[in-house]
Amino acid sequence: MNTRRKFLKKSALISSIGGLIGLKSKVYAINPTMNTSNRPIVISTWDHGIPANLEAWKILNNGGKAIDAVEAGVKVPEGDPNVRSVGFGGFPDKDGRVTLDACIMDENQQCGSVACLEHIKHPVSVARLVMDETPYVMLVGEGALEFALLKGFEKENLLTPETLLEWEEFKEELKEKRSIINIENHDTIGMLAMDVLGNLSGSCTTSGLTNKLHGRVGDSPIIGAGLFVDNEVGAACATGVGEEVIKQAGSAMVVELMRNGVHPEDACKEIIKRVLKTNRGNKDIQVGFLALRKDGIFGAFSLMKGFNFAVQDDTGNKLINSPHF
Ligand code: SD4
Repeated sequence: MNTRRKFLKKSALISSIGGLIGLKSKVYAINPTMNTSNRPIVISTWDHGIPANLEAWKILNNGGKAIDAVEAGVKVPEGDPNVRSVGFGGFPDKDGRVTLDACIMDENQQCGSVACLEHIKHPVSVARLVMDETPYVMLVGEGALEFALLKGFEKENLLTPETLLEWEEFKEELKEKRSIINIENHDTIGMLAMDVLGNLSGSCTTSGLTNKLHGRVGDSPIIGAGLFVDNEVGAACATGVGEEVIKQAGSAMVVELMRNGVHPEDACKEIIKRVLKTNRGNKDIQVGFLALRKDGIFGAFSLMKGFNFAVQDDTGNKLINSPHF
C-alpha cells in the first residue's frame, strides 16, 4: 500500500477515535512514525519569531538537529534589548529585578528548565545544560545562577538603561496593580521545530509577566504547561497568562489531543475553551497556544485577538495571525 493510501486509512481510523472521545473538532490523520513531508519547519510565537526562525533555519536547512535549532533560534530575542519580555532588556519584577524563565525539550523527551534566574542573558542555554549535563529537569533562583556560573556563563546586568527608566517612571503606579498582561506587553517566545529526520524539539523563554512579584514563576519553564514535545505525535507551546496555562497543563493537553487525532488548531482551540470556561467574565487575560504535528501540519488559537506567530520552511518565513475567540 502506498504511503498516501496508508495515511488515508489511518485517517479514517483516527476519525472514529475522535468521534469516540466526543470531540466536535475536525479530525485529521497523524502518522506517529513518520514525517510525511520530510521537510524541516520551525514555528514560533509573536513578531520576534521572524528573526528567531531565521537563526533556527540556518541549522535546520543544513541538516542540523531540531534541538540545536530551537536553542539557537530563541537566543535571538533573548539577546535583543528591544524585546522587552525575553532575556536581556526584559521588564523587571516589582522589585526592579529581571528574573528569567526558560525550558527546552528534545525528541527523546529529555528536557531542562530554569526559573527565576537572574543575571544570565541566555537562560535557554542554561536549561539546555541542565538537560544535557545533570540528572535533573529544573533549577531555580540562586541555584540556577550558581550552576550557570559554574558552567562558564557570564554574570551580566540585564536591566538596560531604557528599561530601568521605564520601570522607575511607572513603579509607584504599578505597586498597587496586579501583574498586567494584555495585547501590548507579552512577548514570550515559544519555538517548535522539526528537522530533516522528522525529529521534533521545542524551547520557551521569557521574563514573565510585567510587574510580577519577586519569585513568581509562570508556565514558560514548566514542562507540560509552557512547552511539551512528544516525538511520536507533535509539540506545543504557550504564551499569555502563565497561571491559566499551568491550570490546564496546557501544552501537554494540546499534544494529547493531537495524539487522539485532533488537528493542531482545534487542539489549541479546545484548551483555550477550557481557559475561557474557568475565566468567565474576565476579559483581561490573553492565552495563546501554538502546535506542530509530526507530519509538519501546524495550528494556533488564542483567547483574544492579537496573537501571531512566525512560520519558516523551505518556502520562506512568514507571520500568521492566530484565530481567536
Ligand atoms: C508567563 N507565559 O510568565 C508567560 C508570559 C507570556 O507572552 O507568555 N508572555 O506567564
